[in-house]
Amino acid sequence: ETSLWRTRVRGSLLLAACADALGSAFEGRRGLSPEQVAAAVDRPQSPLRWTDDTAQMLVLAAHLAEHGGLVASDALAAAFADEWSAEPWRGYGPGAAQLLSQIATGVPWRVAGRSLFDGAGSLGNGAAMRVAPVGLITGWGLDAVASAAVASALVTHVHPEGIDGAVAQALAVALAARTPRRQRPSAEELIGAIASRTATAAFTAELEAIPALLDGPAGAISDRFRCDATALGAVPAAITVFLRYPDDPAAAVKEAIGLGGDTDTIAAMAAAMCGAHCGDSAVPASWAAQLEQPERVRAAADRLATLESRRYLGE
Ligand code: F2R
Ligand code: MG
Ligand code: MG
Ligand code: MG
Repeated sequence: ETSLWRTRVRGSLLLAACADALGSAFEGRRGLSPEQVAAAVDRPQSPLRWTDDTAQMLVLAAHLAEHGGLVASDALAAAFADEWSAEPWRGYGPGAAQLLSQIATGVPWRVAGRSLFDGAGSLGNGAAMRVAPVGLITGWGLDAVASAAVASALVTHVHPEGIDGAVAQALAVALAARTPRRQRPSAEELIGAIASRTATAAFTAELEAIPALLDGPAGAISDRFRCDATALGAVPAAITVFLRYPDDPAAAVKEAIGLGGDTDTIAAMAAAMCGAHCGDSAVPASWAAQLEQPERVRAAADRLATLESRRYLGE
């Protein structure tokens, strides 16, 4: 039972890291052909170097393992800022870099996060892209997952849509991990569980568009969602791709990248869901062979997977 859970946690983090790296070569591009994406993804010939998405996901995994839970805290904000300071070249967005550099120089996270985007706070997908570990704590119910996702977002993303993105992604990973391997995840259940725990009408409207996109051409997904670096534009697209290919991470990653736009992030989020559902045996061998620091990702997963279900430390 423990080792079954561990394969899911490993699968989720490893596939997210691989997909982040694979997608990063295409980030910001549009109009990609399936052939062009397949050529890069099927048999990568160079090391898969991950970006800010995975760097921050590993920070969150380590923080959860160390503390047994999480709250929006100075320690969590400092951990993200330290990671950025150590490797600022991982492809952070301008808003994130500005914020993390402020935190690194002593500006309180509550002040720094509120100052972004003329006081609106970030509605970027950065809180969602890193949140998979929150969905992978055995023994947490969906309400605990949602509260922890909110807390994890708040240190950098205070806009309600940025927070909703994290809640949605964490719940999607949690439900994927809790669905028996041979059972197809239910779109209706997943969408209902997310819609009842997110805060904005805008997010609910995007979730309600998903069922009509589950069959039919991938082009309909990028017609409906912006597939950009915002939470609203990216997270529903990732959930859609996962629900189309819950058992086939390679197909999911290719489709996610093919949408164009925020390719590393949408692919990583969809892959985190596939991995949580399928386990690490679903990681393509050609990806595992090229992944940067695979032992570090596995170790982070194993610490999370063996975390005792301690009392949730929410506010
Ligand atoms: N940002 C990128 N990639 C583009 C730059 C690559 C890099 N410079 C390089 O050279 O490689 N990738 C990463 O950022 C995304 C996650 O973003 P995060 O962490 O949420 O950052 P940010 O800046 O807060 O938000 C992202 C963009 O969303 C728009 N936005 C956010 N809040 C807004 C608001 N209130 N009003 C209007 N627009 C808002 C802005 O365009 C932000 O730049 C991931 O893709 C990750 O891979
Ligand atoms: Mg990135
Ligand atoms: Mg709601
Ligand atoms: Mg990205």
